[in-house]
Amino acid sequence: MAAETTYTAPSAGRLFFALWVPPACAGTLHAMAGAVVGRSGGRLMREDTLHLTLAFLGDIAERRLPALLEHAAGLSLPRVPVCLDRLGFWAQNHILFAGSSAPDPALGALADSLQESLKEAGFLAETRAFVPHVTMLRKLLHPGKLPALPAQAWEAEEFALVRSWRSDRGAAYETVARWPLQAALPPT
Ligand code: 2AM
Repeated sequence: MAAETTYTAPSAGRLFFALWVPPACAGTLHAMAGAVVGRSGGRLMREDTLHLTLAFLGDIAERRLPALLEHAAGLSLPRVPVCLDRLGFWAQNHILFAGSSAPDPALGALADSLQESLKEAGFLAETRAFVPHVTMLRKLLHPGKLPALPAQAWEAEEFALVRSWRSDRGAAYETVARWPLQAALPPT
Protein backbone atom coordinates (compact mmCIF):
# COMPACT_ATOMS: atom_id res chain seq x y z
CA MET A 1 0.00 0.00 0.00
CA ALA A 2 1.33 3.46 -0.92
CA ALA A 3 2.39 5.60 2.01
CA GLU A 4 -0.03 8.41 2.69
CA THR A 5 1.47 11.86 2.31
CA THR A 6 -0.06 14.94 3.82
CA TYR A 7 0.52 18.28 2.08
CA THR A 8 0.87 21.22 4.40
CA ALA A 9 0.74 24.63 2.73
CA PRO A 10 3.85 26.73 3.48
CA SER A 11 3.13 28.98 6.40
CA ALA A 12 3.95 32.67 6.73
CA GLY A 13 4.26 31.97 10.45
CA ARG A 14 2.38 32.90 13.57
CA LEU A 15 1.21 36.45 12.96
CA PHE A 16 -0.35 39.22 14.99
CA PHE A 17 -0.93 42.95 14.77
CA ALA A 18 0.57 45.00 17.59
CA LEU A 19 1.78 48.32 18.86
CA TRP A 20 5.48 48.25 19.73
CA VAL A 21 6.26 49.70 23.15
CA PRO A 22 8.52 52.78 22.80
CA PRO A 23 12.12 52.23 23.99
CA ALA A 24 11.94 54.41 27.13
CA CYS A 25 8.84 52.60 28.39
CA ALA A 26 10.25 49.20 27.38
CA GLY A 27 13.35 49.98 29.45
CA THR A 28 11.25 50.80 32.52
CA LEU A 29 9.05 47.70 32.18
CA HIS A 30 12.02 45.44 31.58
CA ALA A 31 13.85 46.75 34.65
CA MET A 32 10.77 46.28 36.83
CA ALA A 33 10.19 42.77 35.48
CA GLY A 34 13.86 41.99 36.13
CA ALA A 35 13.41 42.94 39.78
CA VAL A 36 10.37 40.63 40.03
CA VAL A 37 12.34 37.75 38.45
CA GLY A 38 15.14 38.29 40.97
CA ARG A 39 12.64 37.82 43.81
CA SER A 40 10.08 35.42 42.42
CA GLY A 41 11.46 33.73 39.28
CA GLY A 42 9.79 33.50 35.88
CA ARG A 43 11.05 34.06 32.34
CA LEU A 44 11.78 37.65 31.40
CA MET A 45 10.60 38.96 28.00
CA ARG A 46 13.45 40.65 26.18
CA GLU A 47 13.24 44.43 26.21
CA ASP A 48 13.04 44.69 22.41
CA THR A 49 10.10 42.27 22.25
CA LEU A 50 7.67 44.23 24.41
CA HIS A 51 4.44 44.92 22.52
CA LEU A 52 0.71 45.35 22.92
CA THR A 53 -1.26 42.91 20.75
CA LEU A 54 -4.26 44.34 18.88
CA ALA A 55 -5.30 41.25 16.93
CA PHE A 56 -3.92 37.72 17.00
CA LEU A 57 -4.15 35.83 13.70
CA GLY A 58 -2.19 32.65 14.40
CA ASP A 59 -0.75 30.64 11.50
CA ILE A 60 -1.41 32.23 8.14
CA ALA A 61 -0.59 30.49 4.85
CA GLU A 62 2.28 32.10 2.94
CA ARG A 63 0.11 32.57 -0.16
CA ARG A 64 -2.29 34.77 1.83
CA LEU A 65 0.39 37.16 3.04
CA PRO A 66 0.27 39.57 0.05
CA ALA A 67 -3.50 39.99 0.49
CA LEU A 68 -3.08 40.51 4.22
CA LEU A 69 -0.43 43.21 3.63
CA GLU A 70 -2.66 44.89 1.06
CA HIS A 71 -5.60 44.78 3.44
CA ALA A 72 -3.61 46.36 6.29
CA ALA A 73 -2.14 49.02 4.00
CA GLY A 74 -5.65 50.01 2.94
CA LEU A 75 -6.90 50.62 6.47
CA SER A 76 -7.19 54.12 7.84
CA LEU A 77 -6.84 53.87 11.61
CA PRO A 78 -6.34 56.72 14.06
CA ARG A 79 -3.45 57.39 16.41
CA VAL A 80 -4.35 56.42 19.97
CA PRO A 81 -3.19 57.30 23.48
CA VAL A 82 -1.76 54.42 25.48
CA CYS A 83 -1.26 54.60 29.22
CA LEU A 84 0.18 51.70 31.24
CA ASP A 85 -0.10 52.38 34.95
CA ARG A 86 -0.44 49.07 36.75
CA LEU A 87 1.16 45.66 36.92
CA GLY A 88 -1.08 42.62 36.98
CA PHE A 89 -0.71 38.86 37.26
CA TRP A 90 -2.81 36.18 35.54
CA ALA A 91 -2.58 33.00 37.58
CA GLN A 92 -4.13 30.90 34.80
CA ASN A 93 -1.26 31.50 32.34
CA HIS A 94 1.44 32.64 34.79
CA ILE A 95 1.89 36.01 33.08
CA LEU A 96 2.98 39.30 34.64
CA PHE A 97 1.74 42.18 32.52
CA ALA A 98 1.51 45.95 32.40
CA GLY A 99 -2.02 47.23 31.89
CA SER A 100 -4.20 50.29 32.24
CA SER A 101 -6.44 51.07 35.19
CA ALA A 102 -8.62 53.11 32.80
CA PRO A 103 -7.79 52.29 29.16
CA ASP A 104 -8.63 55.07 26.72
CA PRO A 105 -11.72 53.95 24.76
CA ALA A 106 -9.90 54.92 21.54
CA LEU A 107 -7.43 52.07 22.08
CA GLY A 108 -10.22 49.51 22.39
CA ALA A 109 -11.96 51.04 19.38
CA LEU A 110 -8.74 50.69 17.34
CA ALA A 111 -8.36 47.00 18.24
CA ASP A 112 -12.07 46.33 17.63
CA SER A 113 -12.12 47.97 14.22
CA LEU A 114 -8.91 46.21 13.17
CA GLN A 115 -10.30 42.84 14.31
CA GLU A 116 -13.65 43.50 12.62
CA SER A 117 -11.98 44.37 9.31
CA LEU A 118 -9.76 41.27 9.51
CA LYS A 119 -12.80 39.11 10.20
CA GLU A 120 -14.71 40.58 7.26
CA ALA A 121 -11.70 39.97 5.01
CA GLY A 122 -11.50 36.34 6.19
CA PHE A 123 -8.22 36.56 8.10
CA LEU A 124 -9.78 36.14 11.54
CA ALA A 125 -12.37 33.49 12.37
CA GLU A 126 -13.83 35.48 15.22
CA THR A 127 -13.21 38.72 17.05
CA ARG A 128 -12.09 38.47 20.67
CA ALA A 129 -12.62 40.74 23.63
CA PHE A 130 -9.64 43.08 23.69
CA VAL A 131 -7.75 43.28 26.98
CA PRO A 132 -4.92 45.79 26.54
CA HIS A 133 -1.75 44.46 28.13
CA VAL A 134 1.98 44.13 27.62
CA THR A 135 3.37 40.78 28.75
CA MET A 136 6.57 41.35 30.73
CA LEU A 137 7.23 37.99 32.30
CA ARG A 138 6.08 34.41 31.62
CA LYS A 139 6.12 31.25 33.74
CA LEU A 140 5.76 33.21 36.96
CA LEU A 141 4.20 31.05 39.68
CA HIS A 142 4.07 33.24 42.77
CA PRO A 143 4.35 36.97 42.03
CA GLY A 144 4.50 38.19 45.62
CA LYS A 145 3.67 41.84 46.16
CA LEU A 146 3.85 43.66 42.85
CA PRO A 147 5.60 47.04 42.68
CA ALA A 148 3.66 50.15 41.65
CA LEU A 149 4.20 51.09 38.02
CA PRO A 150 4.78 54.80 37.38
CA ALA A 151 2.41 55.72 34.53
CA GLN A 152 3.91 55.17 31.09
CA ALA A 153 2.00 57.18 28.52
CA TRP A 154 2.53 57.76 24.82
CA GLU A 155 0.63 58.21 21.59
CA ALA A 156 0.85 55.23 19.24
CA GLU A 157 1.72 56.52 15.78
CA GLU A 158 2.00 53.22 13.91
CA PHE A 159 0.87 49.63 14.04
CA ALA A 160 2.81 46.58 12.94
CA LEU A 161 2.29 43.08 11.61
CA VAL A 162 4.59 40.84 13.62
CA ARG A 163 5.74 37.24 13.19
CA SER A 164 6.60 35.19 16.26
CA TRP A 165 8.44 31.93 16.66
CA ARG A 166 10.06 29.97 19.41
CA SER A 167 13.82 30.29 19.65
CA ASP A 168 16.27 28.92 22.19
CA ARG A 169 16.23 32.40 23.78
CA GLY A 170 12.45 32.29 24.23
CA ALA A 171 9.96 33.91 21.86
CA ALA A 172 11.46 35.86 18.96
CA TYR A 173 9.54 38.54 17.09
CA GLU A 174 10.08 40.08 13.69
CA THR A 175 8.24 43.06 12.21
CA VAL A 176 6.85 41.94 8.86
CA ALA A 177 5.52 45.41 7.97
CA ARG A 178 4.41 48.59 9.71
CA TRP A 179 1.93 51.30 8.78
CA PRO A 180 1.25 54.79 10.17
CA LEU A 181 -1.80 55.56 12.28
CA GLN A 182 -3.53 58.75 11.18
CA ALA A 183 -3.18 62.01 13.11
CA ALA A 184 -6.48 63.71 13.96
CA LEU A 185 -7.39 66.53 11.57
CA PRO A 186 -6.93 69.99 13.10
CA PRO A 187 -10.25 71.62 14.06
CA THR A 188 -11.55 73.90 11.30
P1 2AM B 1 0.17 37.14 25.60
O1 2AM B 1 1.40 37.99 25.68
O2 2AM B 1 -0.91 37.55 26.53
O3 2AM B 1 0.49 35.67 25.66
C1 2AM B 1 2.34 36.77 20.46
O4 2AM B 1 2.16 35.51 20.98
C2 2AM B 1 1.32 37.71 21.01
O5 2AM B 1 0.01 37.25 20.67
C3 2AM B 1 1.33 37.87 22.51
O6 2AM B 1 1.05 39.23 22.82
C4 2AM B 1 0.23 36.98 22.98
O7 2AM B 1 -0.43 37.42 24.14
C5 2AM B 1 -0.74 37.08 21.84
N1 2AM B 1 -1.55 35.87 21.71
C6 2AM B 1 -1.10 34.60 21.64
N2 2AM B 1 -2.13 33.75 21.50
C7 2AM B 1 -3.25 34.51 21.50
C8 2AM B 1 -4.62 34.22 21.39
N3 2AM B 1 -5.07 32.96 21.23
N4 2AM B 1 -5.49 35.24 21.44
C9 2AM B 1 -5.06 36.51 21.58
N5 2AM B 1 -3.76 36.85 21.68
C10 2AM B 1 -2.87 35.86 21.64
